[in-house]
Amino acid sequence: MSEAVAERFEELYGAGPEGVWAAPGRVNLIGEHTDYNDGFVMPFALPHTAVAAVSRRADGVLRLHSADVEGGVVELRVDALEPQSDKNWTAYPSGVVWALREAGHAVTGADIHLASTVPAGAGLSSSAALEVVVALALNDLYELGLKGWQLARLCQRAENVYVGAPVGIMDQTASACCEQGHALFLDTRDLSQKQIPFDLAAEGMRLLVVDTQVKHSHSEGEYGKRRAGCEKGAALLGVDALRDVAYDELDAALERLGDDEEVRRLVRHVVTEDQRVEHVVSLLESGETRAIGPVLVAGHASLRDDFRISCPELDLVVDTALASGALGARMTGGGFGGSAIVLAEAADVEAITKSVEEAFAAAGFTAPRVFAAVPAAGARRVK
Ligand code: GAF
Repeated sequence: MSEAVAERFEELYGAGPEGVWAAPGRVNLIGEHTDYNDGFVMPFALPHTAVAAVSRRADGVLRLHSADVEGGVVELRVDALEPQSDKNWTAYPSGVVWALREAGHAVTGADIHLASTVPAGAGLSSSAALEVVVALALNDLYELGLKGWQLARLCQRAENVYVGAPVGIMDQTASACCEQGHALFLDTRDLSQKQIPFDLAAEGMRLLVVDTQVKHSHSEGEYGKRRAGCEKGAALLGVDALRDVAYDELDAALERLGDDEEVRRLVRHVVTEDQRVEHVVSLLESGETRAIGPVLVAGHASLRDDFRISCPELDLVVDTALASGALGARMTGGGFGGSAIVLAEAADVEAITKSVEEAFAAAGFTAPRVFAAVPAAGARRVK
């Protein structure tokens, strides 16, 4: 893919690129809606990547082109980039240029051609992959010396302020920092990280990603409402973030929240979800991989019943997969559509996939896309 992207760059801009970079999408194994509560998450990188061919420019011009979007080259001036002025795909790469410049980095322009294999709107972080690949390319070309977690913070700022989506830090950090064969145990408070070996094939298992094809968007309001509800919960409890409510103090905290049922549900999800992440880490570290299945299922129930961000298609994947012998299943990502994950014995994959496809057909839903995910590498230079 990097050759084709470099060739297209040359056709578009008249000379070959200075380099080509790739940044992956992600699935989250466990730890949902905890990242903006300073909590724990555990994503791993997909083999699907956003690829960028990039050259520097010294004249303040930013030229952007995507193989995945109709239309020609978009030309902008780096000193005229304004938060929330752009509602198109170009807001992701130009937002990164804006964030780098706002942080004082002398990025004087670029020619960029992008192509991505990360499915868009599927809850697999296609936007974060676009941001991170551009950030890494500019970091290398302009010799900024920023580390992966610093690039992730800048990309999150681009998405929060420039694009206007109030997302947490998980997706950008996953894309920038994941390692092949590992899940990333990330503390979103200080971005400390631990790479946890996650090789299901060696243990006769698979992790399926089921893209329900129900499109979601984080800027559409429900995500922001959940985030605001969590912040209200933290304020009512007098803590900086819900991360500071210990699991064994949850009942007392819920009591203190009185009859604000909505905030109580949000708080209960976040506090129990942080505990589930730590539980999954300890099970994986002690070699009890199959035992994570019920923890994933409990995570789904919490997102469905307490956080209320599932949808009939995601619930159908989970229920059907479990009824067909899956070890565990849950929705993954921001919710309201997107993808679910299914942990299964390798021998059961075919039957589970068939059951899910049949259940979708019977319910009159669009056919899902199913693939097995193996933890891949994080963002890197490929040419
Ligand atoms: C989306 C967001 F971008 C992440 O920051 C995270 O909050 C996730 O939803 C839910 O865990 O992917």
